[in-house]
Amino acid sequence: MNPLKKLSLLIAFVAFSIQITKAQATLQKPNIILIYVDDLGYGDIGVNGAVGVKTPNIDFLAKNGVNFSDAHCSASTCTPSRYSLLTGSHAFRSQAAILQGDAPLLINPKQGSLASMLKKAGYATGVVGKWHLGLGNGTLDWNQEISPGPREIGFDYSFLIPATGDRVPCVFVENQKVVGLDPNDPMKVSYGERIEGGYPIGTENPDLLRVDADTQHKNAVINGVSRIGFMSGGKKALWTDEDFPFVLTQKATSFIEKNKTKPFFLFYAYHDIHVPRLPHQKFQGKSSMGARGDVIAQMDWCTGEIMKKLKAEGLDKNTMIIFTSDNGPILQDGYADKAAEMVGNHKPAGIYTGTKYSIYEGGNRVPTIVYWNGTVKPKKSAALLSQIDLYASLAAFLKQEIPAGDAPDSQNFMDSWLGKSNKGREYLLEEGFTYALRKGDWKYIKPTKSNGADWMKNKQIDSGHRIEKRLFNLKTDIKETKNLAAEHPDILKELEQKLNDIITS
Ligand code: NG6
Ligand code: CA
Repeated sequence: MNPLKKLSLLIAFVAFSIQITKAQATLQKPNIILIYVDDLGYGDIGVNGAVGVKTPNIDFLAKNGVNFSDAHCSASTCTPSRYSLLTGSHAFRSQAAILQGDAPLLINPKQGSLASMLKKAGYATGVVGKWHLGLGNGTLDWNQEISPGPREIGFDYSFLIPATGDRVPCVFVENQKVVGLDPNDPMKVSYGERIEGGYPIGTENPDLLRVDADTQHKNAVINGVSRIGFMSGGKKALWTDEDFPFVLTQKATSFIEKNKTKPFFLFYAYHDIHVPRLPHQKFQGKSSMGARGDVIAQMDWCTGEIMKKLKAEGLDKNTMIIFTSDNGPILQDGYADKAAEMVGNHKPAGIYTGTKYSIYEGGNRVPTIVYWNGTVKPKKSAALLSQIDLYASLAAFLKQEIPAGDAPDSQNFMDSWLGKSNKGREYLLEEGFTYALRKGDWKYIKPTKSNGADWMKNKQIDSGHRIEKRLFNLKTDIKETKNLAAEHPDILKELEQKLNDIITS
């Protein structure tokens, strides 16, 4: 072989090896997209039995990935679940409860987070969508840069609905600044005193309302919808609820595009299907269930757009998608949007008892799918898993050490998330204004001082609170109706003791 040919062969070989090493390096660190739906119940997606709405994009993920039937968010409301997901720590440890829109940041920047762990592992990190974990340090001025926020807990990029769609402020916050705020029209937010010169109040202006609401949701009227809390100013920055799917998905796909050459972590937290449910015209009438079904169709579309973007950028095979929800479903949650009247035969929580706010399975057993084209094999898994474990699982997968004290409740189940094992947790704690502990098919619910708060009873929500100790066997009694506490004192004692150990540790 002449030397020139030899040299060119050598160059080709080196180039090829570099490519392989590069491919291996990227394979070891797949992009991670965590799609977090709000208030989506176990039965709200096609593969899990939805009849009132079609979810073709989510069904695709489930049929071509691992679809879990016994995976849980850590609590039956939003802030506690998000706290646990991002910190690997039970919500009770920081008394995490549903936050108002002006609450300070709940996660201590000194404590590690899923985002900071992934950042250390070399990921570009971004969060788009509903935050609801508080912002600032207690003296929040929305007209200035907001700190601490997502950046301080490890997100390089953020585009947020600060709290919920039904809470003020009704503005987006990008990289810790209110988007489109006119300095000549400063904004103010209050959850106590009404603000003079602020937006009109729902209770006094029923003619301004497109949808009726309960009294808690009848403060500031913005876009014809009354919200929790008072607000003034920031008129140019106000969002249009109907545009959420487009605005948020555009931010999410542009994050993907900007970071396509490095491993990235995108936490895409939908506003859907939380109240107020205001589907864009494009999705109105897409389900047989009115607004609640239409926003399910809407968020399925968003999921499809993310998939499309990954394919278009050639990232499909190197991206792990985790799809799940922050708590169980609820029909009536403050607005007269006919969700209950139009639900028909559709079962939002599937076969499970309970709703958002409840300690029953329906409150925290949520749709959970892991899709990774080419790596994860399609399967159904009954492993008992919690979102709280994603932190330690991903850390182990990426060979990241978790500093002492961080993610204290998170356990590594990466093989189970990837469908390679069916092993689940020995014990799984459920939070929902009281506690429950699962062990296999057994479930113990800690007694409470009363049989539930009046505000929930008034809404016909059964929170699952009872003054007696209860023990259920989900194998024979999936609906949690037959208390076996008296028949199985040993199991009762074991679970009671273990639960107490966890909540006092
Ligand atoms: C409750 C609201 C409810 C919803 C929830 C938060 C009332 C009566 N109810 O306090 O409408 O906003 O908070 O939902 O105000 S979550 O999914 O973010 O936890
Ligand atoms: Ca929620």
